[in-house]
Amino acid sequence: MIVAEVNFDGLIGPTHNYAGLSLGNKASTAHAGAPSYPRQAALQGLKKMKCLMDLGLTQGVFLPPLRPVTSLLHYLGYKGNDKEILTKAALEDRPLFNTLCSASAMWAANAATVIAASDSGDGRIHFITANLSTMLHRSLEAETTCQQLNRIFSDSCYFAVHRALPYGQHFSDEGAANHMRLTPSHKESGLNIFVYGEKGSGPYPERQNRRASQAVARLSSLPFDKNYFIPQKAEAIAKGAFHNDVVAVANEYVLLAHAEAFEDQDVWLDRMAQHVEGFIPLIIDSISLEQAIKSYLFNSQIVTLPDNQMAIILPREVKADPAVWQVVETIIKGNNPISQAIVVDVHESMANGGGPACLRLRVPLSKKALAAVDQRYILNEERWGQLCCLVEEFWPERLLPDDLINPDLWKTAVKAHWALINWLG
Ligand code: SUG
Repeated sequence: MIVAEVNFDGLIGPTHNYAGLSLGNKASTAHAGAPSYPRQAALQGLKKMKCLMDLGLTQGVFLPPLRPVTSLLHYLGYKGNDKEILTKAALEDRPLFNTLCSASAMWAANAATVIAASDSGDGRIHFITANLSTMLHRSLEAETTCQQLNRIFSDSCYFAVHRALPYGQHFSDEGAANHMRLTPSHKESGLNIFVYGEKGSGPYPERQNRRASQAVARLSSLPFDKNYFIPQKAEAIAKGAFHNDVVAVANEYVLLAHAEAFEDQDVWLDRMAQHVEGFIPLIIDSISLEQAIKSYLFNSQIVTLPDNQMAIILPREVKADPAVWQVVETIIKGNNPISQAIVVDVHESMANGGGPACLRLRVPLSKKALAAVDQRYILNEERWGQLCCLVEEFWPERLLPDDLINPDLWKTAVKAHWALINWLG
């Protein structure tokens, strides 16, 4: 059986903006109020998808939900049509209004945790929709994300889509960004590593709760000996690693991580070595946590190519710091399967704290499972080109914070939304 990993990237929506909504995410805070370039942002994301397609990999896409979203306003007692309630909310409560406009669903690594068929108790691929309950703007994604996952992975012979865990601190869950899988190859069973934040250990919210990760393991009936629950280093969270994927990434038997990513890191690495055949840890201590978080070196995608070599897809920011780039060069020359480094420009997403790995949800699929996926969400050259044309036509070129409250933008967003629905067919 051949199993390949398919990346589903979130298409960046037309209201992409910098509202400074994510406490503990340094880039989000630093760029609050800056002009954003939604068209460029979406095209950058699409180019990254094309780059993976050109490497011979199957690439999927998630479509953005309509923003600004009005369901929350109805729920909160606002009365009137969409334009009326949005106008009212914009006047009365700008911070609330800004959360309604966020295009944050682009970061598909936070859409759900995905448990591979070869690991789950029933041989199906499990998707546990993330509740994203720590940040209001992100929590608004869960419902539409779950609907989209149900649409794309509707065949219950192969897939099980779970709704989000209960909201609140107890079960705060940010999905695959805090989950890694180590395995000799995508088709074999593997070790599921859940990384969580210890509550109250630092100045910023810990966005993944251990209880949530345990629930994810239970819901997909993971055998207990196939899970590690590892606390994220408090210092890393305090310095801006608001998700584990800011400081660590795994692909098959390779783990690339900063030396300060986890508590008791050496103990955990020893255990991984015992558990995973051929384990290759690439543990980096030559750059500081600050350099790691600024460059997003560890938010790279490591992908297995059709010839079984691996490539690492990095954000262009890694080139800005010679010490970070030196790490990349050493990896490429080193005794490990990563044989090429590809630098992509996802700067518009990066300025909100989202690198290449944040923009995608990884799904290991057998040929049969891939055939069971709704094919409208799998890209080919033609469909990819059509999306680029839609973005060119409907996405605003530039947005300033005050543009968010302009009804013309809401109309543009609705037009873009319908264009995508037509594209789906
Ligand atoms: O949740 N930024 C996102 C970035 C998510 C990155 N994802 C992963 N690491 N997997 C977040 O903090 C900023 C939005 C704003 O400030 O306008 C934001 O939501």
